[in-house]
Amino acid sequence: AEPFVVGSKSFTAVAINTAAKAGQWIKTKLGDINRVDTKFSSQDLVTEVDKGSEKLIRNLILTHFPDHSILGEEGVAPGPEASAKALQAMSDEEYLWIVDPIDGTTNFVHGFPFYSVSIALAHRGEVIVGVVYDPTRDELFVAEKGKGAYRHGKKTEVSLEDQLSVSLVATGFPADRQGALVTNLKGVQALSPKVRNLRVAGSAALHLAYVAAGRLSGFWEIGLNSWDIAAGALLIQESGGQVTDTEGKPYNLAVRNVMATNGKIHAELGQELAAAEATGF
Ligand code: 2AM
Ligand code: CA
Ligand code: CA
Ligand code: CA
Repeated sequence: AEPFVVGSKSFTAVAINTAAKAGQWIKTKLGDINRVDTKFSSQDLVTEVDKGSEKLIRNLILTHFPDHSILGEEGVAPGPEASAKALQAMSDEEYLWIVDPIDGTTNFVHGFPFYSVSIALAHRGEVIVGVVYDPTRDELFVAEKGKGAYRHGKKTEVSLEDQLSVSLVATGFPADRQGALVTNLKGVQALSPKVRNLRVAGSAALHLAYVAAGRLSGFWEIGLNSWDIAAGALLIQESGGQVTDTEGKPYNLAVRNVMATNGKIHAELGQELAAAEATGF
């Protein structure tokens, strides 16, 4: 039997349709935000659009698959402990959708056009479908476990660079102003002279999609959550790249400190982060 199809509705088709619908709705709300609330800290933002997008996504998924479970960022209490606990409670579900309704809320709030919708489907803890949609550029990245990754129907492949010195690498500045940010700044300081250049564009999911598509050779970030990484990780794996934590352990849903590359610079990036003591906190 075809594992990704239930009746006539494939999981992937629902993931694509849902991400596209949410993304297009979000885009209509850009510049039309009345209120920005903070969650865990003054850098941790949420808007009515984040919540509206998550609601739209939840409703669409449940219309097609009423007995599936959904883990969405805005359905979980703020802060790293609550996020980890929510994932732990759900990670053994048969079918678990892992949803970031807007990845890059800070960008969205400021009108900086780099944000995305990230939707992954895990089967007993293993990601089998990943979709990242960028409404600004109407760009859709789709991966199915074992079947490859695609950008608008064309296979994506990671870049060929095999040294940091010729690589464009991205990272993120964590919203947590203490542990994670300090750790990551050590990595930034160590990597800056080693790479061709660094980028920090503010959407982890899109950075991961760009590694899959060969536009970046690597990405790392400290203190992320499952919904930031799950879809992008499958995109990279299915594009020939490598995804681990910053210490080199294989990717799983609980990974928070992520290192994702074209595979060829993975060891070198890991060594530099380790030497800088920038692999975790
Ligand atoms: P978000 O926009 O969905 O919150 C940018 O460095 C990345 O960090 C984005 O993917 C962003 O996702 C995420 N991020 C922002 N605030 C965060 C927080 N308080 N804790 C963890 N991740 C956060
Ligand atoms: Ca957030
Ligand atoms: Ca996010
Ligand atoms: Ca989000």
